[in-house]
Amino acid sequence: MPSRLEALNRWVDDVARLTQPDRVHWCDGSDAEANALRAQMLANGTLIELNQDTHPGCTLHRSHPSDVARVEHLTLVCTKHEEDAGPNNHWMDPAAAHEKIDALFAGCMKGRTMYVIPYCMGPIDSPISRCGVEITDSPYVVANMRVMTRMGAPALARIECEGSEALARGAQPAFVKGLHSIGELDPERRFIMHFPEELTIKSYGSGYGGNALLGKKCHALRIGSFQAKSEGWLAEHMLIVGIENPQGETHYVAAAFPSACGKTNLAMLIPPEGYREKGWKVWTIGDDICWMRPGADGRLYAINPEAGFFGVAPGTDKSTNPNALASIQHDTIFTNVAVTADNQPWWEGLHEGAPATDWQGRPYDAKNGPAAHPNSRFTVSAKQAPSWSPKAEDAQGVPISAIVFGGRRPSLVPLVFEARDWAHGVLVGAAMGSETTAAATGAVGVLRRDSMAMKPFCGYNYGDYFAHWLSFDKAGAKLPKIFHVNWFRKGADGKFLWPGFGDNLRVLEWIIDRCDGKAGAQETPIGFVPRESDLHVEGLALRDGALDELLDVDLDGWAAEVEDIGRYLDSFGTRTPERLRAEQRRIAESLARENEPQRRAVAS
Ligand code: OXD
Ligand code: MN
Repeated sequence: MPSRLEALNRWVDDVARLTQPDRVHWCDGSDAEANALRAQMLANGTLIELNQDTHPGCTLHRSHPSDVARVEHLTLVCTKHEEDAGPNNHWMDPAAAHEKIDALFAGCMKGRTMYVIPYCMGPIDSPISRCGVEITDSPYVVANMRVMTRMGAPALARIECEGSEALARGAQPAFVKGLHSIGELDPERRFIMHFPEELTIKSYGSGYGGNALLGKKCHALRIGSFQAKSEGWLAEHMLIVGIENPQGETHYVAAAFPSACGKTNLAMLIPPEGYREKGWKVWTIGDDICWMRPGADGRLYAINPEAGFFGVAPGTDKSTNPNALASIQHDTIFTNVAVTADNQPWWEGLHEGAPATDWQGRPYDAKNGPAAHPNSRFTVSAKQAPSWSPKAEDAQGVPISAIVFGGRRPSLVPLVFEARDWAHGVLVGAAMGSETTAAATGAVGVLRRDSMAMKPFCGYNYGDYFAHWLSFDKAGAKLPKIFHVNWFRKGADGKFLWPGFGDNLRVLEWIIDRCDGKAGAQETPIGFVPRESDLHVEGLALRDGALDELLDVDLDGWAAEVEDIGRYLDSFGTRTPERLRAEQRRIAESLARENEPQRRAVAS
């Protein structure tokens, strides 16, 4: 089924000549195609059928044990000039990179089918959406792309239409080209390469979501952020959630947290009982990626470019995320979870059932570690979430009232604070830090700076990215307010001080009320922090003094933090905008001024 777009056919032919598949299959996204692929994968063991009485339509995929997470050290951004990729990315010269990876692709699809997947990131009729084509030799990738993107005939029609319009203007068709092969699943022969200036992705040697479902991190974030910079919008690692108050008004909040820090939980939050009774509702637009652009009224409008959730399974339970648990009872692809004796999916944190077989297919034995891999996942259509918002299909997107940044910060960082203006908010996002998680290979629990939660995903120099964020602050803009939250603060006993999950709505309520000018706060050098009386915590069983600790601003601790932020900004050299440095100096000076009387008192 060749396309009407010559440039697309030519690329598919070139790839087939390089990779030498036995067959080429153009994916139309139909049910018949999905059923045939599923039958084939069940027959050859790529998928295992789960208990169809309890989990109709659910399957399990067990990946190669060395292919379970994103591989940041093998993920490259290949721009003509190394400075344009920046110190936040691993870089390779584009010509050298193509040569290296094409050598791996040569002949790699012999004996395999090459699937051509046209896809659209975002609602098919949205001007904010962007299209791509992924070529892969993995039917598991096709099945996941079908859930995670709008894939098949409608996407191909949009690509063809936009391509012909571009040609008529004398320009080149601008769909993203993604080439993927699982290769030999050999970690020594694995690369995830991005060529943002060519709108091209080449990924070899991994079948894992973030490395292989090229619409997700590779397109929607790395290539997307690069496109966004040149076209005046933002591609961000953010959930989008709608909070409806008892008056029936819905505010949309976009929130950036690093991988596996609770974005899915916040996007699907269930209000605490008292809030439910009063009529509060939470609507899910997206749980991982947000594309935002200014609308005609100056506000930022956001879409979720994805159509599904690729969520972390461990920890998902009735008590933590009942909406996610309800979503994955049917028609879900599980990857690397354990199974119970009666073939139901199981993971650590799921209170029902017990593991009989671990994620590698071995009889479960606690000596081998967790039953489910800590980064085991579910792939499910967003529409299956009870909290799914029909506004997720809105071509114009939803207006964003607040942007929230957050990370795992066991100490120092208060439960919530508000930046005093956009530039301060950009600094707050740039300074974000978090403990690393199992979503990427490497040590877990190490504190690292992760600006806007985009460290693994920003497709260009962070210094330029900060400047791009600052550029939205212009005449006529009605920008969202910016906040920082920390659900992960621990007390001296090492236990979390804040209950999190549904109770996070209490913090979102303060955030929304701040946007509407309805909630109080005290001004501190780091921003506006609620007083205890500004938060609604009635009926919440917090330990004695916990709220005081959660809202405390430790001036000495912050002085050291802000100094470190200064060093971090310096690491991007002259690309760091002066406006951001000035903001860092302003806060450092304000902290020094506040600290001065205390120092004098101690000295006398
Ligand atoms: C993800 C990630 O899979 O951030 O969303 O790693
Ligand atoms: Mn993510």
